Amino acid sequence: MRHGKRIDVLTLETLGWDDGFETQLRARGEGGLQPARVAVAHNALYQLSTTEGDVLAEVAGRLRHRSAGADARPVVGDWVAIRLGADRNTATIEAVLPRRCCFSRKAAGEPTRRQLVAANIDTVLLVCGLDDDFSLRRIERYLVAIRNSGAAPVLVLNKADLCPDPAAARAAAAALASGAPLHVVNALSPGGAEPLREHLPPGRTGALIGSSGVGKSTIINRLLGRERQRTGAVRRRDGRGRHTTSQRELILLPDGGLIIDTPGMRELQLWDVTDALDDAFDDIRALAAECRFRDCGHDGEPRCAVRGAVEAGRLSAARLDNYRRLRHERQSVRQRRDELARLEEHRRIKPNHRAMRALRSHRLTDDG
Ligand SMILES: Nc1nc2c(ncn2[C@@H]2O[C@H](COP(=O)(O)OP(=O)(O)OP(=O)(O)O)[C@@H](O)[C@H]2O)c(=O)[nH]1
Ligand SMILES: [Mg+2]
Ligand SMILES: [Zn+2]
Repeated sequence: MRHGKRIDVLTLETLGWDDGFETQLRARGEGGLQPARVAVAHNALYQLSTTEGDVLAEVAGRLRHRSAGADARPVVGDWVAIRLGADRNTATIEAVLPRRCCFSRKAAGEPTRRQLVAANIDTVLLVCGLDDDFSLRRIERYLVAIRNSGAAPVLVLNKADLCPDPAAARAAAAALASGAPLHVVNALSPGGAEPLREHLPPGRTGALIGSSGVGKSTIINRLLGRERQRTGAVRRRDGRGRHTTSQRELILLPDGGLIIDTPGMRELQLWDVTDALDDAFDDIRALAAECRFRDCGHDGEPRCAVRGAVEAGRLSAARLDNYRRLRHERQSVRQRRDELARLEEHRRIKPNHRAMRALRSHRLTDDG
């Protein structure tokens, strides 16, 4: 197994700290605060990594308050400013430092809330299994969310040993990766995860995401060189995983990179993805520039270059279909979010109406 220099002394830089975060911490201008990184976010309790070891922390009351907003709560990968307790094993989180890259999705079952999955990640390694569960359409969906996060995408096609034609799978995935690095691996084989190490240099943070059972935790164990993460066999019936990993966790690799293990996602619904959709479908964007109408929906309009490419066999019909579906999803999330914003605005100004009415009736009696 190839290893770089092993980490002996834990510095802030090893944990991913840099001048940018330092400036943010100083800008708070409060004394007695020190930086720590969120390794695990439980409901109300946070496990933090500091240069002096692990610390358990709670968030300060004002971060918990509703007015602080849903995104005020720390998530795995966050840098936080803490005040250490007298025992130096516990702490209070006083602030979450501004996040850089943030992988988010629409919260399941809640039409208007986004859920932050992980913060301050440099690379997202999207893991797919080359078994029954392999889906190009799912890869396209994830790639949109990754592009939206600002992190660099890396595609990992795992379980090569279970695939009759890994070369074909690689070619099909490469066609939609828009140049993102792509690895076909077998995480069970010795050294099988080594090609991924180059994406996780010291001080950099990667996150493994993907469906349950694709081998995310197995990959981490290979990179660690020990069985730290629990792994679980997939169900025979449909090849799906059993949701073995139940919490997101930031883990330091022996040669200095950081990696976040995440529980398998059942489905990934997009949250406000703006330009990321067209970035992930840059082939369609390029074709669309040749459509007759600038706002062409590629749905039967005359002189549509995108449809033309499908008819000429240069663009897959399934890819176009998926693009249109994701575009529709983006639109409906936007609509529902705007509706909620209007409702909240309404709620905010309503008491003023009431106050004005009260004022008016008051005047009447006064004047009367
Ligand atoms: N044949 C084969 N099996 C693999 C490979 N990688 C992982 N597995 C197996 O796939 C199963 C699921 O692996 P996990 O690492 O638990 O998957 P996971 O993505 O962490 O799953 P969740 O924690 O549920 O999200 C385990 O039985 C692994 O041994 C591989 O490359 N080839
Ligand atoms: Mg797992
Ligand atoms: Zn068109």
